Amino acid sequence: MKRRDFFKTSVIASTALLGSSLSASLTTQPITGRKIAKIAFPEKKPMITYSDRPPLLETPKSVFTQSLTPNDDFFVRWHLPDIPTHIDPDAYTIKIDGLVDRELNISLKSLKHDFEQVEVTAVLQCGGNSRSAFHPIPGGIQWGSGAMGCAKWKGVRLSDILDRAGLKKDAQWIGFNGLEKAAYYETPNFIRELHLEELDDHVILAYEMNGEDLPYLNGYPLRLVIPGYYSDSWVKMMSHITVTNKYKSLFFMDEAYRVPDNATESETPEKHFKSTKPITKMNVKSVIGYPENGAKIAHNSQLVVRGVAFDSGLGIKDVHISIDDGKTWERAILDHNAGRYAYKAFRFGFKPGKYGKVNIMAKAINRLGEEQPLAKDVLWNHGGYKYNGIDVVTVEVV
Ligand SMILES: Nc1nc2c(c(=O)[nH]1)N[C@H]1C(S)=C(S)[C@@H](COP(=O)(O)O)O[C@H]1N2
Ligand SMILES: [Mo]
Repeated sequence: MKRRDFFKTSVIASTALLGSSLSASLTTQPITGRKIAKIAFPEKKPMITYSDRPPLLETPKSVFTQSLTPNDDFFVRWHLPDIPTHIDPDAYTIKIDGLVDRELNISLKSLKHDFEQVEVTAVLQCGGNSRSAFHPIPGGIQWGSGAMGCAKWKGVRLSDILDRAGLKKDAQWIGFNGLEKAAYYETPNFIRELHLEELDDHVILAYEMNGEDLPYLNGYPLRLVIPGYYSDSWVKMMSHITVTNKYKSLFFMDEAYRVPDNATESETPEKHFKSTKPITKMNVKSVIGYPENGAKIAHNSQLVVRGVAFDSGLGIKDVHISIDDGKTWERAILDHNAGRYAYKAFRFGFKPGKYGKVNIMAKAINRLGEEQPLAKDVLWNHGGYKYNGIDVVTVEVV
């Protein structure tokens, strides 16, 4: 394995980006029509770039016609700017301590050889994905719909590691710590805590993504994968697991990635709901990857609308498409090959017979009958989390 020197290449990218339109892209924008940066980060294609320190990169919508998101197209989100500049895989260990019978320091090599290797295809989506589609737009990164992706993850079961360490009777909370540091010492590390009951056999420590080492920016050499959950708990560059019996107050879990703790998880801009709860399982959602908003389509030509749909793993039952502003809906063809946590790619062919603007809408429905609301019916929360309004793409038939 080669040592990974990240900033050697990225310094060039960073300084060049600083002079570009970065600050402009941080201001409010509509959900579509975002510009792709001219300069790419290492291991990434040029992407929609909100910040270079920490790197905040969004996947262009056109990628969401494929059921797996290529690593170099995969979105990137870091909270803290001080990401290690290089990682030596031969020296990397993950430490497990706290309420365990045996403290462990597991090397990457041992992780790959001494534990059963498992694979899961799962969607990774930031809870703030599509935030810019809320009205009014909440503060935070103004993501379009590209703060998500789907990959095949390979690694070892978290439960196998905890078994090896042996949990003490009163063990309850597992804290996961990322390796990067804040620029100011008052800001805590990126730590997440999850209750033991939330951690089933599907949770893995992954070192591979789509058959390759994790890209540096997606958490090389090791990250947590919690299928069905929003990705704020998918800790990257994970170096330390601590088992405790008491929930500690930690910034990221206590301040961010929370929604109102009421039945509809909503509130109004005028009156925020008092108590909040962490976001956990993803709601049902779909995104149209093709055609692009504003595309010109030849009259009576064959148009195949393509996109992806997913939920928390209950399973997508149908994706319905409307080309008459929601008056009638027709079933798209679904690709059911991938597992329950994966994107279901969908496609729907038709010949546009009417000239002028046509709105194409996609609505996913899961096995419980839960479906996406119309954009105008999406309930609001001040963090701008869990947006899942029906996607609309407007094309011009010429
Ligand atoms: N160490 C670390 N892990 C982290 C974060 C972080 O800032 N640091 N951000 C989380 C959030 S909020 C998201 S959306 C995902 C983003 O994963 P990605 O960069 O691989 O797309 O990582 C999660 N894991
Ligand atoms: Mo996130």
